[in-house]
Amino acid sequence: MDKKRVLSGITATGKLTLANYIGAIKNMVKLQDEYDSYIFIADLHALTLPIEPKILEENRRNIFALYIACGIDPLKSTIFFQSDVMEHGLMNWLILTNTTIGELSRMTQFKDKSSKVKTANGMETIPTGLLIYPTLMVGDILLYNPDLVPVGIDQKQHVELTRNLAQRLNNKFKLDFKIPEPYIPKIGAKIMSLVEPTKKMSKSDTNEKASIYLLDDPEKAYKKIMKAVTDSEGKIYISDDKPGIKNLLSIYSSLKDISLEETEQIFKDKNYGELKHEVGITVKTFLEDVQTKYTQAIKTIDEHSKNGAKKASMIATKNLNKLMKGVGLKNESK
Ligand code: AQP
Repeated sequence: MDKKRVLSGITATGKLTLANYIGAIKNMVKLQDEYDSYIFIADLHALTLPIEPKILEENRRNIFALYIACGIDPLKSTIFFQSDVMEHGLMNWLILTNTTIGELSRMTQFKDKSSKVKTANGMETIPTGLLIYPTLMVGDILLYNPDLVPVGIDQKQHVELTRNLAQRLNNKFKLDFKIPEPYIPKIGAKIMSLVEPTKKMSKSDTNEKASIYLLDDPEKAYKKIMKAVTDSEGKIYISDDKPGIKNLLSIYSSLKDISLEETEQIFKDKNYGELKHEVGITVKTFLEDVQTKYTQAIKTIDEHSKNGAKKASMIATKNLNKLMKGVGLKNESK
């Protein structure tokens, strides 16, 4: 029997954070042994909001190398740049023409991000890409027809949209796209900002102190954890009313691969300073290891990305053709 397939990607909008690792990459690494695994750098998605070409170039290469440094093995997983596989653009159009403005404008991420760029001119200033970002993502997924899509909780709604679209296309055009499942980590599905723990940690956050970047100087990362905002109660236990403490416990338990409850037991009689020190050291050690591997990985990108694109294109072409034929864009003889 064929292996089940897993597909996941990260947008090249900035420097990868520890949240991207805990929320998404860690599961990609875990699943690659068992699944036929496709992992990409969403560089077309990075054009959704204005970005300097030089920065985009740097981001996409960094992410490729960081995937490998974090444990994604190019011999087990197909790693590729989205823009190397031309089918993504055409697939997006086919998906776009099967959605409505209503369903896209209801997406939480569209509402959040568009509200940040909205000015007195209202709709005039919202980049179109923000609205159609989800259709590109639906296309990214359906092109590979995966069973599972590892994501953090913030992307769950887009995977739900993908499930609806797969169902819609299957019914409308008598196709057989799989209805993919989101795969969300039990711990760390939403890692929070270190300065505002009610807000998620995000690579595009303009406050550098809010996030741990995977390429941060490890000593600097330790200091960021030591300064993380907590609360004034002084007791360590898991509660949604203590987002700063819960966040530190989640980071520790994810990096140590133990349950949140075990982590709570370890720290229940300690003070906040001791907790921060232990989490800080754990993060520092993790970053040192990743960065050592990164130095090697960055030299191998050209070779791996060429191979990855070739392999990804074969699957993408097959699934794109299936949809093209379904909508009436292919002659039987082709
Ligand atoms: N705070 C988070 N906690 C857990 N998982 C997270 N992810 C992102 N933030 C957290 C997961 O990492 C992957 C990154 O996907 P993306 O770059 O395509 O989009 P994103 O969700 O918008 O990520 P960022 O870091 O917040 O980027 P920007 O700042 O560009 O918007 C996804 O699986 C996501 O769930």
